[in-house]
Amino acid sequence: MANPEPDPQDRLPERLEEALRQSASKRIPVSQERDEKVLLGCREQLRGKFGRARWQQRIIWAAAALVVLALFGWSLIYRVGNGPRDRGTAEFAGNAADLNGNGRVDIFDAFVLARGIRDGRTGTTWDINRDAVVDAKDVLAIAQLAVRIGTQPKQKIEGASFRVIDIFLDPKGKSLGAYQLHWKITTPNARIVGIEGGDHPAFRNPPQYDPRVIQGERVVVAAFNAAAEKSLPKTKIRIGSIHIEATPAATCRFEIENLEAADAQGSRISVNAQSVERRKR
Ligand SMILES: [Ca+2]
Ligand SMILES: [Ca+2]
Repeated sequence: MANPEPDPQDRLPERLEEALRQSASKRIPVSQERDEKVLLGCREQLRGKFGRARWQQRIIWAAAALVVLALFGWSLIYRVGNGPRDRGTAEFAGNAADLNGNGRVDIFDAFVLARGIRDGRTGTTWDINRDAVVDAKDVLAIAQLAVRIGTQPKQKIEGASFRVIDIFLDPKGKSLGAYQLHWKITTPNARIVGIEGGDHPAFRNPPQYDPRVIQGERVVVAAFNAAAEKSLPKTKIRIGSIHIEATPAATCRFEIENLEAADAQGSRISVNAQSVERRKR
């Protein structure tokens, strides 16, 4: 639709129209004093508005800092109160590992703990490595203490050959649940270079021993199995073998001492032991 021309009756007088047109384009002088008053008024109004916002922001930051400080303080208290647990490393509890209270730590203490875990019977004092849980790591910690031994590595044997010595145990009809023995070479010119597990499934893994015995002449070997009695050996078995190096012509002799064994219930049993050099095939 076309825009109709304004009615001449509705138009402003020509002089007034011209005066208004000129006033719109003309610069109106304002004194500097009035200008500053307007600016000052604006500043005060803005300061009131944004000043409150800044204070609110400061309060929020202060509260956040207090929360962070509280968390930091709590973590310090927690660490001090829980000690070794936070370090996550094994820290042994000394005599706490003597679970059966016979005055020494041996494989039978580890056997007690393994059977306790198996049967759901554990106490907080059995947390040997102090990581707040009683589990297989504590069993292992005791087993490692049981076979710890001080030994000096022997000199390298020139022209040595490798030999294998099998260790046999016979529980004479009783179940074999655990054993511990000291084994040593009684002749010169031979040293231990490795240890392996046995034939029976219950003792197929290498026994516990102190790795520092390698290149020495004596070792404590020990093992247990907390399986049901029917899974344990009752006749003569090879429970492990010791690899040695020796001069080819040497006649090597070995000894087993401090032999102890227990049945599936942990009761001590009498066993026969033998060290036999394996013939080369
Ligand atoms: Ca003990
Ligand atoms: Ca533990």
